Amino acid sequence: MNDARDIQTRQTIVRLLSSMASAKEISQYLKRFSQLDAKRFAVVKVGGAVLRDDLEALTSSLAFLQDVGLTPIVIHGAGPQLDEELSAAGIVKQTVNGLRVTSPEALAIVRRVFQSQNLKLVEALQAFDARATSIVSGVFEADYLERDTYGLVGEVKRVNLAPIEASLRAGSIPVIASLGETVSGQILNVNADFAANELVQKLQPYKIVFLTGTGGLLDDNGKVIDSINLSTEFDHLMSQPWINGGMRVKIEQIKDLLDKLPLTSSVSITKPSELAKELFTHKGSGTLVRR
Ligand code: X2W
Repeated sequence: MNDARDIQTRQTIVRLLSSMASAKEISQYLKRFSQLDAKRFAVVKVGGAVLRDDLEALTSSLAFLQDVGLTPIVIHGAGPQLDEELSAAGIVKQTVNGLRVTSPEALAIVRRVFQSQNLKLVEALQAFDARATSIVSGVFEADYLERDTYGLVGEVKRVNLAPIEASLRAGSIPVIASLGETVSGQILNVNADFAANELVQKLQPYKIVFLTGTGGLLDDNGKVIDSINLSTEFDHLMSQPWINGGMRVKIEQIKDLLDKLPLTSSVSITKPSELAKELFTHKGSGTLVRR
């Protein structure tokens, strides 16, 4: 462990401990997580905005988990980076139902940006002395969503766990980009929340965490909502005028995901600096969504 990492790790532990009700909690959770099969511990979805704005907290939080013997499975997007690079190339943004219409010219940029964002996170983790594996292909077998509407956009048909399992066996954090490929090898752009949902359905992990810039779902005053019970609150929530487009899509996707998982499952939405708090304390952090 290098000195910078050493100091960072200690700072993380101090932050974590000081935020907790009792140190007993951390050992309880640690024990529970350590007993799980590695691929059942946690899927952590990282939005592109987090890679852009919060890379340091993200890296130290993930490296901390590895320090305590846990290996999360990370899947990331790159939405804002794609907006920027595509616009720099003169490609006008067009979305339908929140999904990016992707032309062949756009796809070339999408692939490049996904690769570079993936490597950025892997290299940041490695610079922290954490073991991480870059996975940009081979996980999501996809088919065209609706080719006439979206172009080169995929919906996931099958999830291949082999590259993830190989990474976990080596104790290395799998860092997965949400690119798909058809059986004939055509690369497709897949929305990262959709890809995360498919991965979660396949793995049924103990913890499902979405890391966002906002650190949770926000109420009409911009304050993080502690918890949502979809079975009683979904309709009411969706009828609220202050629920914006992005959040509406997110809640719908989480509902769709939870409907396919065992009743006891929940999804946590939080920010990187509060990942440890979410995992190791009863109170958790951000927004807890159940059904
Ligand atoms: C997304 C993939 C990136 C993504 C896109 O092109 O923006 C589609 O819309 P975030 O940062 O997690 O939003 N793909 C088809 O989902 O990134």
